[in-house]
Order: sequence, then C-alpha cells, then structure tokens
Amino acid sequence: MSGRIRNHRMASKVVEADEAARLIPAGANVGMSGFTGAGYPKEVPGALAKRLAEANASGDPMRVSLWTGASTAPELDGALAEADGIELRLPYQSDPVSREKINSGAMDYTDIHLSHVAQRVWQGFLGPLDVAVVEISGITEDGRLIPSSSVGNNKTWIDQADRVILEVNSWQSEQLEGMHDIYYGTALPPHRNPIPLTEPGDRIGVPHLECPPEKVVAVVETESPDRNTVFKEPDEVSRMIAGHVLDFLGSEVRHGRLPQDLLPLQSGVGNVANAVLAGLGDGPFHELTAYTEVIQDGMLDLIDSGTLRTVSATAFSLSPAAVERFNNNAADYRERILLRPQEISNHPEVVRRLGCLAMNGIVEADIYGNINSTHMMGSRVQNGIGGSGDFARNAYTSIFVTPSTAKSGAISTIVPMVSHVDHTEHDVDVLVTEQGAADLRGLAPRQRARKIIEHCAHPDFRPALRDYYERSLAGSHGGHTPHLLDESLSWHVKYLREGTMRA
Ligand code: 0RQ
Repeated sequence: MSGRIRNHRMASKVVEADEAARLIPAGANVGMSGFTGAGYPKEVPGALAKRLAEANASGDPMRVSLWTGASTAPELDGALAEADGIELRLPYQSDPVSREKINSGAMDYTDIHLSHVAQRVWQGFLGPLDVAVVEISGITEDGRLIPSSSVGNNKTWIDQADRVILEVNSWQSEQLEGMHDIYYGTALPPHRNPIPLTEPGDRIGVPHLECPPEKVVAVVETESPDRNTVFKEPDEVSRMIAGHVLDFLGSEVRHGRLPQDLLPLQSGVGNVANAVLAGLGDGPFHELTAYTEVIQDGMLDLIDSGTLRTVSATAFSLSPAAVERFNNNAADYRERILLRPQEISNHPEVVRRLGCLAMNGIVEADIYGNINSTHMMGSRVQNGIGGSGDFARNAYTSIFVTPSTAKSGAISTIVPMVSHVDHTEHDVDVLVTEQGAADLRGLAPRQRARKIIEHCAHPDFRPALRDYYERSLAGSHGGHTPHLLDESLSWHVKYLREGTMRA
C-alpha cells in the first residue's frame, strides 16, 4: 500500500488507469478535478482519450461531456479534444486544441460563471453526473480525502456523481494537508443560510473531502506534476498598466475611500493580471489580503515579500519554478493560504460582504465601458468568462486592465462597440490601459465615452474614436448612449477584411 493511501478499503481499490477509464460509459457526464492547470487527474484522462480515439476510429463513435473546475492541461483537455471525445465542455477552458474544436463547431462549450457551476448541477439543470474523476494528494486512515493543488468543484463532483474514481498523486506536497477549507453548509433555496465568512482567512469548513467509500469504484496512483503555462515576464506596457492601477489605489486611500491595507484583492488570469501583481510588490502597500480564485506566481511573490498576509483561493496556477518553491515550503505557506471550493471562493454573497477589489484582463472594451473578455472579433472564443463576472458585479470596485492595442498595434482594444459582451457598463468601475485609467464610477454614458477615449485609447486610434463619437452625438437614434448602428462594428469588419483596424 502506497504511503499516501492510509486506508485499507481504499487501498484494495487500486487499479491501472486503463481499467479505471473502462468504468466511464459512452455518453457519460464526467466531472473532473482541475482548475487553471492545478490538481487535474493525470492518468485516467489519457487512458480515456485512448479508448475514445480507438472507438471513434473503429466507426463506433464514443464521446463524453466534460465538466471541470476551470482550465486543466494538455494531458486532460488537450488529449480528450484531440481524440474528438468531448461532446460538451464546461466551464472555463484555455486549451488550444479545445479552442480550435469549439471554434470549428466540432465541440459544444457552455461558458458558465464559475460560482454558478455547482448550483447548476445541484439544481439538476445539467443532467445527472455519472462519474467523478478527482485528483487528491492522499487518503487518511479513516478514509477522508486530502485535496491537492486545487479544490474547484470537487466537493460537488464527489457528492453528485454515481461513481467516483480517485487519483492519488504523490507528486503533490504532503504538507498540503490542512491548507483546505471545505464548506459543507451549502444548500438549495429555500434552505439557504448565510455563509459565515467575514475575513478572507476565516475557516468555516473542514480540511478534507468526504466521500462514501462504496461510491469509489477505482483508485489510481500517479506521481506526475501539475503542468502550468509559464507567464511572460512583465513588459513595459504591463508595467505601465500596473503603475496606473497602483496610482488609482493610492488615490483611493488618500481620499479615504479605501483603508491603508486596501480591501481583499482578486486578480484574474493572464499575463497582464500577473504583471499587476508584480507591480503591487513594488508599491507602498503592506499587510494586504486576497480573496481570489487563483494563486499565480505574482501572488506567491507578494506572500514571500510580506506584502500579502492572507490569501484565500480555490487553486494554484504556478509556473514550474514557482511550484518548486511552493512544494519546498508548503508548510510555511499553509499559515497564509487557504483553498476553498469555487462556489465559496467566488460566491457573490462573500465577494460583496468582503468588498473585493476585482482586477481582470479583457479582450476589448467599448467607449461606454462594456467589456468583452472572451471573444475575438465577436465569434471566436478565446478562454471563457471564468470568475471575472462573479467578482466584477459584486466587487467593491471592479477594475479591468488591457493593453490599448493588440496584434502589434493592428487592433485597438478600445472600440466603438464591443463585438461580444461579458460585463456590461453597469459592472465596470475603472478601465485601465498603459495610456491611463478611466474612473467611470457615477458617470453617465456620454461622460464615460469622453473619459475612456481620452484616458485609455491609444493615441493612434483616438482621433477615429472621437470622430465616431462626435458623429454619433449628431446622428444617433437616441442621445443617452449615442451610436451609429451601421458603423459601430465596422472596426471589427475592417480587421477581418484587411488585417488591421487602422485607417
Ligand atoms: O494573443 O498571444 O496570439 O498574440 O489575446 O492576450 O495581452 O497576452 O492577455 O494573457 O492577459 O489574457 C482576456 C484572454 C487576456 C484573459 C484574456 C490576443 C493577444 C494574445 C492574450 P497572441 P494578452 P492576457 C479569473 C478571471 C477572461 C477570464 C477572466 C482571460 C491573447 O484575461 O481569459 O478574466 N480573461 N477570469 O494578441 C484580438 C483583441 C485582443 C486580442 C488581446 N482585442 N482582439 N486579439 N488579444 N486582445 C480567472 C479564472 O476565471 C480562472
């Protein structure tokens, strides 16, 4: 019996990944662990992908629907998508092969707010969950499950699935035990109670996942590492964006709208969000807290430097170098880091109560402050909305960050009208590019437009945006949010035809 499986009954269920994968029936809804490249099963998905590929090649097609916490890794999303084995995928994903399949129409994708996934399953809207495949870092003597580097939807998968397959990963640090806080107090209306969490570091649950042993149909052992993408080193543009965010936060403190140690930070995924965190490390703030969903490299740096005192999240999203640093010192980090189920890490009630400062990256914004976080040129999905909506709508202040141009300057990320809407103008407080910050709080649409164009748009695109806006004032059907509808998406059309939005 491996040292990680301390329970005899569970140890007797150890099988090879191929055997476990055979327990997943064709057409099943499968809930797998995994959130931003952390804590996903490493062995069963590959074995399942092989089985699906063989079935598909033999003319007897087989597919499953894949539900996760958020994005996983090439061994999971990539392998199953490559085998044409996914019927429907939910929620957030960022895998290049899946992205191609989704955008070619070969795979369906349901992009759900991350805090909503668990309750959608409890409500039964998504159909039955047939099988859960969940990575854990160990099993205690009495059969409780020690979670690994992400919690995500694992509690819900284990509760709701008919059958559970566990992957025990001995690569994960043993010192993860005690870092998790699994809250079992959630219920459906009309039986809901307040979530008793008033500080990011509050522990309101238990450190282990609970699973009736009779549900566990297989246990697979692995020692494969989490595989995360390496972030780009913050470039000049990202550093300028970070500088504007820091100036904004500093000004809020000076005006008495934020305390000296700010309010709990939430930071999204991506290179720009990571760079903003790096910028915070150089700033004047100390003893900060974070109530967020992912702990990326930048956040670990802030913990190391003492800038961050407590971080609550649902997963790690660390580069290999940062993972090594974490695994070597996991016991020390346990004092400052808590991992929770994503329905709690992203819960609107808690985000609103704590007053999070939400910072998320975007694809584009329009002159009125509507945000597109997900779709390139209105129709090609990039990743997904993830938790950005959970936080933005309920935050104390929602901040969205982006470089003012993309694709070597051919694209303006500030456009007359967004080609897809994820966050409406009502949920967007501050927009920041390397050009500056537009504080939109309390402004009417026409005031917002002037501010966004002058503070955020790239100087090369400002004259054309001003021109569009001025002509809209004169020619729009209504004057509240002026638009020229036959022109509002012409910037995107031009890019698709000519490869540039430039005149
Ligand atoms: O593509 O590398 O091929 O050139 O989009 O852009 O600038 O590297 O930005 O890594 O910060 O990601 C919105 C995708 C930004 C991310 C997004 C192209 C650009 C590049 C990436 P190339 P950058 P980042 C909590 C929060 C939604 C989910 C979320 C995201 C690529 O932040 O997925 O917020 N957010 N979750 O060239 C065409 C434009 C473009 C564009 C950028 N306007 N048009 N292409 N690109 N702008 C975390 C979770 O929920 C898990």
